[in-house]
Amino acid sequence: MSLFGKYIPFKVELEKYIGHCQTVFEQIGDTRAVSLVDGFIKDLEGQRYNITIIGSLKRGKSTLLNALMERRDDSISPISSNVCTSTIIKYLDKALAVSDTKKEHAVIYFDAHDSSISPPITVSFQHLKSYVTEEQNPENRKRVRSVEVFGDFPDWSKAVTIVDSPGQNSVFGHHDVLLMDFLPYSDAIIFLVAADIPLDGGDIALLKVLSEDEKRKIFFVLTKIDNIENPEDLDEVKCFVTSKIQEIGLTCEKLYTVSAKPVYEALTQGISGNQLEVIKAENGILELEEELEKFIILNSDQTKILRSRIEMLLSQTSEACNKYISVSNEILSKKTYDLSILEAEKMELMNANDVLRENTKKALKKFSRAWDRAINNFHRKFSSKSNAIEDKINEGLDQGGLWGAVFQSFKLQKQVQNAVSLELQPLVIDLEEKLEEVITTLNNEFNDELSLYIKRKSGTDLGATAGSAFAVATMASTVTWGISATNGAISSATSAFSTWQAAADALRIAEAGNSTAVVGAIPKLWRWLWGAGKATEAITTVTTTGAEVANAASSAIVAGVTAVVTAGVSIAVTLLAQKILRHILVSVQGTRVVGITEKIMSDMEDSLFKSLSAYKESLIKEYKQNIDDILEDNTERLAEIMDIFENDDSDKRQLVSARLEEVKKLLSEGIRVQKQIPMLQ
Ligand SMILES: Nc1nc2c(ncn2[C@@H]2O[C@H](COP(=O)(O)OP(=O)(O)OP(=O)(O)O)[C@@H](O)[C@H]2O)c(=O)[nH]1
Ligand SMILES: [Mg+2]
Repeated sequence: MSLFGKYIPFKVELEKYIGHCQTVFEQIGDTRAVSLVDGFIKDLEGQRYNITIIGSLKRGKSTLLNALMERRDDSISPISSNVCTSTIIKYLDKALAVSDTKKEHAVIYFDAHDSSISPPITVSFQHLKSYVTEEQNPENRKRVRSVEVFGDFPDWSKAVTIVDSPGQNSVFGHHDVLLMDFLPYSDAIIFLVAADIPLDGGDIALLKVLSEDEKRKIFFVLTKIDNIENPEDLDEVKCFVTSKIQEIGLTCEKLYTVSAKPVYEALTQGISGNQLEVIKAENGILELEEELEKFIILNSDQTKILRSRIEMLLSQTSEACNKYISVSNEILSKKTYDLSILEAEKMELMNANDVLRENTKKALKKFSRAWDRAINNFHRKFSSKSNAIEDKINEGLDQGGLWGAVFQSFKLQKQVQNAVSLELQPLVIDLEEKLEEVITTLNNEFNDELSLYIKRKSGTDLGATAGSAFAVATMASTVTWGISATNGAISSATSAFSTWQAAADALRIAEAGNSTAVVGAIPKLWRWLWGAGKATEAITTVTTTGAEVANAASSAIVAGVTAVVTAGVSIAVTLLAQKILRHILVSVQGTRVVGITEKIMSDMEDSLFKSLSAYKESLIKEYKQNIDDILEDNTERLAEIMDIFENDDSDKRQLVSARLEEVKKLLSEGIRVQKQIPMLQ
């Protein structure tokens, strides 16, 4: 594993997570979270660890750097047996370069010269040596302050800047100044001592100028140990170096021993992978890398900042995610509609009212005409019967004479009644049947026409069936009651009323058993229509309760018609007989009845027609009222559907649920990142 082999994968994952956060928050439009993430990205970009390699001249700093950076040549950090590196060189991943170029390059920064400012220049690796080596830039005549090298370096260079420094000695004083400016920014300092030149005065002088803080970050590394053949000699050197360090008051818990040259040489020969790892391990490089990573991660202030930033990001991310989840769930839990079904209903309803109005007009006109025809027909026949009635009465009178008849008034009364009944009864029955037929035709016509606009929920919709049957029964009962009462036919009215009561009871039971059906989308419309003409159909489709109600409703209509005719005609007929009789008895004008029946019948007819006409008007009014209700229901329902279309948010819902998935994924990613934080503790 290379340098920062544990931290780098964590950082890569963290960066991926942050990128995902940014996308998700932008999508869900959480601007607060977006700016939080943006800030974090900047922090993380600025979050870099620095490792600086220092030491006296020719201790092998550049060789170690090339080994750590796994370089195959020394173009970026020249190695030489002569005094070599002449300036501070930082190595960074080329992705971090400010300039647009994506190629490997180096940026040379200069010191101000003769109070003029020299801007930095960009050079290729090939020309780097002419700025960074003592050989080509003796005594730093080019006044290079520092160099930044951007290249294809190992992954860890994205998070760690490694710095090569010029060897320190009193001869090249300018080196010291450069280094001292840079050291405070280092998270770890590798102090290189060469095994063949144990700590000398120059090394000690360098150590002494370091600040206390810098001293705490030192890794003492003894290099070039391949030069020492005898292991005992190595121990001796180590002891010597350690004691020297302690002598000047520094602690040296561990003195790392490495040989950088064999590793670098292996690299120049193209060795890589496991073979390289073995060579690195044999030469102490691997241990140094691991320890450096551990030390830096644990001791750097930047780690503490990083940790607290990650924790803040995670907690705010989960807060933003949870907020979105709860808002989304609220949106998604709202009722949904099948828009294609609603669209069909909308189209039907848009037409329905016009057609309904037109058909109502036609049906009622037809009904009115048929009714009047039945009445006129009755009238014609009824008027023509007066002579026949009188003839029959006179026959009786001829036989017994008036006074005889008076003495046998009971007989006379019977005679008159028989005459009236015989002549009028067929007419009465006929009228009754005709009117019943007219009403049934109207019912059927309405039902057939209007069923087009009825949305039936199902064949077992008991509540709706019962409801409609009940409405019809109520109507028939009300009308019947009114007409019958006028004519004194209390019993007919009572029977219609009890029919109505039966329907009401049945409705209550049905409603209790199926209350949801009653509160259907347009129950009023269904109630009235379905029951009106479909009583028989209902019997076959609904269960016992529904069937009972439907039966009751049919009976109520028939009862209504019968009541009118029976009450209006039959009772009138009885009264007619009584009036004729009374006239005979009171007038005492002769023994024959002539011309009086016609007058009495005409009076009775007037009264009967008044009642029938009232009944007809009530029926028309009742139907119109029901149609108006339906029209109103249709309009309301249409408005409701339009409203649903207007507020349709199915696209939004789709988007919300897709984003919800992303947010949930982000939350689980966050949990994974969180689990890795202990690595930073
Ligand atoms: N045997 C051996 N030689 C080494 C090792 N490391 C470096 N050298 C040699 O030491 C000499 C100096 O190496 P550099 O890496 O240039 O040393 P430096 O500290 O960067 O030198 P300056 O930049 O001039 O301070 C070179 O001849 C290297 O080959 C090592 O581990 N073993
Ligand atoms: Mg060097």
